[in-house]
Amino acid sequence: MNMAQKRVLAIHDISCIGRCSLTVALPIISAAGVECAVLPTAVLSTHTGGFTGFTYRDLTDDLKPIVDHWKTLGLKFDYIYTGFLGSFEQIDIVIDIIDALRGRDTKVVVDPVMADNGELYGVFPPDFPKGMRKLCRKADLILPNITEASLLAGTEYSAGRHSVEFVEDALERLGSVCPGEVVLTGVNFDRGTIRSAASGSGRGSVYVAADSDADSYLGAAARDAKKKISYAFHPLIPGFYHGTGDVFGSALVASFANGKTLQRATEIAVDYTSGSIERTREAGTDVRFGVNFEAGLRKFSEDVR
Ligand code: PXL
Repeated sequence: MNMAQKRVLAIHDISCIGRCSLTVALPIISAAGVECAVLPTAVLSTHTGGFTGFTYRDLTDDLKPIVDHWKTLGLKFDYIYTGFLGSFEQIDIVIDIIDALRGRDTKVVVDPVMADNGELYGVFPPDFPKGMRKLCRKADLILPNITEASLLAGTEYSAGRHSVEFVEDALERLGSVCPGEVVLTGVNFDRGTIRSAASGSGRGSVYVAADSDADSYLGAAARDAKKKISYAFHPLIPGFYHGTGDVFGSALVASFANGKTLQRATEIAVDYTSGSIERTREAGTDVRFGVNFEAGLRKFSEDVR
């Protein structure tokens, strides 16, 4: 393990209830032995998925003064990890913040949180994807889901069973959205497609968490700086589990900060996220309240070192 402790700056909202954004980024990144500083973009009583009547305190006006203070402290950030932004205006502000805080070795990871299940989140205006494209251009790594990929790169949206061609075309097009690396989440392959991805182009590797003879698999496709593609999957667990993108992104950033390759970081993040979903499915809790990532933190903290 590297003895110099890494520092991540996580720029997301605080949803007080619902286990997403900063309430998962902080514990997951900390459990990896990595310092997690935060810049909250908004404070909500709950996240916006499936709840009505939530409070929403937009912190747009606070971002710059917070960063101006930090500038007097000579801080260095190894990673800047952005997620849910509180307003359209914040896109340009976060771009300026990245420019102000980025050092020579700082890596910028942008999760373009704005859409899921084929739809832009209702709290964002229709031109939000255009702004998000600008932010992605600043990134060393972006983490879109399939819906966000379609909004960023103009690919068609498909809920699933995806083909290898569909996914690799999306990764290629996302290469023009972000000059760095890409991890596409929400990829859904059947058994045969997994086999052809493993043997087909010969460019990538395919990892499947948990032995299974399932027919359907969910996971992520990563394209590294050398354009090498790798896949990580787990047997599909039906249903929509809230906050899993943030659990995945936080685990990936934490793994990355601990020196893992993009491929290995993606595998660790898929293992950890799928375990969290599996525990939640077994417990039968209301999926709006997020997944039980807490019970997997001890194992994650070992896997990630
Ligand atoms: O998990 C993404 C997310 C983060 N923050 C807020 C959200 C969502 C998704 O709906 O509403 C406030």
